[in-house]
Amino acid sequence: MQLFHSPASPFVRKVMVTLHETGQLDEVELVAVQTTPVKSAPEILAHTPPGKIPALTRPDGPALYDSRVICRYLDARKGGKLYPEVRIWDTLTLEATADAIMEAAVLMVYEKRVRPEDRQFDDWIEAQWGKASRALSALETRWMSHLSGRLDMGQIAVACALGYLDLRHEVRGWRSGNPGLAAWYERFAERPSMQATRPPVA
Ligand SMILES: N[C@@H](CCC(=O)N[C@@H](CS)C(=O)NCC(=O)O)C(=O)O
Repeated sequence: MQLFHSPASPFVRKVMVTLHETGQLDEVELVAVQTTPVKSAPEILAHTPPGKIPALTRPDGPALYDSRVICRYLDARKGGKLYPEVRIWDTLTLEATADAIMEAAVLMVYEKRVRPEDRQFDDWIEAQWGKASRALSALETRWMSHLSGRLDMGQIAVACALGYLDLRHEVRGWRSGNPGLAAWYERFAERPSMQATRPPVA
């Protein structure tokens, strides 16, 4: 299998942590790509029409895309422990909450890095941060007991989202007002799978 990859992408990191946690690293070749909303990497378009990463080629069908699909596929190959049936809807909703933080955070970066300066829209950037902030508050107030339970994909996604906020939006200070989440992340970030997938600072 080939994984179209960039080390700074939080969506790719979800897949990488899943590969570590399920013991499948050796089965995937990483293919580095650079892709943006206005300049899709041409080599991935045959595999993923949206031109986004991650995308995963596989032996038993067309390439998979969207981190949620890829992570579920990889986990299913190894018995489905990261998406436990007994709490599947909670796990999926937690993953969606983390993905919403990532989406908002990535769009904020694109607005500054990809859009020409004279067309950047500060209110839009703040609205994206509003979405991330609300999701962080929901994690702090409603999800701590799930986060503290047995490892699942919701937890992995939240950790990747928080890691990305540290990488690109440290100045926003997500820990302030979210002390329980901050303490949880400090512990979770020590997992070997998280340490091995730390994004490069750039
Ligand atoms: N929902 C997708 C989002 C993936 C995504 O937005 N990836 C970014 C990199 S972090 C990307 O490929 N952006 C290029 C684009 O928007 O065209 C997923 O979960 O995989």
